[in-house]
Amino acid sequence: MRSAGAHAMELAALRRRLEQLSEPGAGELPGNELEPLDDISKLVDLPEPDVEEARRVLDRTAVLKLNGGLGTSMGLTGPKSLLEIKPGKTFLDVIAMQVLSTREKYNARLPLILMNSAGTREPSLELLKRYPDLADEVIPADFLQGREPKITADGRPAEWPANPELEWCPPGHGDIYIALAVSGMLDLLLAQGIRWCFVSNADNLGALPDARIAAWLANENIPFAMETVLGTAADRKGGHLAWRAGRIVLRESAQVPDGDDSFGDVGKWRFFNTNNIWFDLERLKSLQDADPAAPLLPLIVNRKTVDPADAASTPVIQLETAMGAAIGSVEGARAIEIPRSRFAPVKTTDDLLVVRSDAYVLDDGGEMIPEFTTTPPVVSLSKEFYKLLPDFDTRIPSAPSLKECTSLEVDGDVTFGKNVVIRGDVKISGPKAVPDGEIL
Ligand code: UPG
Repeated sequence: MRSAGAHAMELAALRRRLEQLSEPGAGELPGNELEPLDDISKLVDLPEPDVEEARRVLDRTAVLKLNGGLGTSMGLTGPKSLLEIKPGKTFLDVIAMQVLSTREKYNARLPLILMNSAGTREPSLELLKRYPDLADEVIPADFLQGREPKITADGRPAEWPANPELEWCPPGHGDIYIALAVSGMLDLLLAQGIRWCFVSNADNLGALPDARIAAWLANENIPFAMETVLGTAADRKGGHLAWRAGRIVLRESAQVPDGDDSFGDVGKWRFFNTNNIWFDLERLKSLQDADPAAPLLPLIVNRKTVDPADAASTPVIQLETAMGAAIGSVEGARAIEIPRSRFAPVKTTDDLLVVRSDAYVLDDGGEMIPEFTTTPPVVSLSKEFYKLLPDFDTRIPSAPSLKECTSLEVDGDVTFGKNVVIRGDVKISGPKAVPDGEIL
């Protein structure tokens, strides 16, 4: 269902990125050009809408999940969202449970839509067949994000005859605005009376549709809102908000110039992007009517080799953008501070061990209920555990109890037996086999 003018929109966006690449300091946001933000609105201060108001606004909201990523950093070949996080339950199962239970609670239509890439589409849609009630009668369960050529040092599309597929890359999740339009999904949603969407990373199981935020957008006519948390030292991969020359910017870790160590100053850059983003689809449509490549997003330059598995292959750059960066170009965009419970990203096997353990219990509505007392346990596993298969899964076939653990550091060749309990701060060095039932 590609819309008329689809190619023109994709080309306009690519042309814009190529122009940005030729500007001095392309893709960089140095710390000395940025200023911190003052306080922002807080979710705890927003009023709870009454049931009818909540139903009305959620009935016109779609839940979108960014699902284009493969779990390559964890050694997987398939979609990261098909990783098991509790016995028999993958990220996508939990997302389906969350949407079904929110629909039931508010009696709202609330379609679930995935933004897939070619590699994630088929297995993800297959898994969703487990939930026949989830499918909307009219709105498809997904749309595809675009792709663009990898670029060589002399600015040409990379050639890799050995595997031409590797000549292409995804343009980052900032592609969502263009992909919604060119797939025809944007027009379809608007025609179906869906006015807002709530987008989040498929790996963040804290991102439940929240009626207070939906009603806030509707009542204050907010075109775009980003949910942020107060950053901690653990928030290394991602982006924070700042001011730059009178405009708000999202600075991604990939935009920090070499030798600039300002990114990790969480006392200064307090607001960390959760990538839980809400926007008004009508406003997006009118921005794109005026400029097909809208909203304007700063460039991210990702340096890799054409074959990521072969460090000796041709060096390339991948031109990317981040969805949340639209906060800097959409007039009237807002940021809101939310509690940590809405942000539980799983970026590494460290994070995976925490969600697999009893530190979180999965309830029937797909909510991950924290069982720890104050803060989640901080897990740090050495390189023997980075890849899920076979390393992590053979070493930790069943997650230890972590609900009373503050920090766990595991270094070297360690394997865990069943029903191991970790309490407080624990460090384990290998070689070691922790026996069944051990309390540490
Ligand atoms: N994704 C796509 N298509 C792409 C790239 C990514 O669908 O081309 C998906 C991916 O599957 C995942 C999500 O987007 O679900 C986020 O990607 P990921 O690489 O895990 O996160 P980052 O891009 O590193 O960081 C994002 C935001 C950052 C924020 C962080 C919170 O850009 O600002 O702090 O998410 O986890």
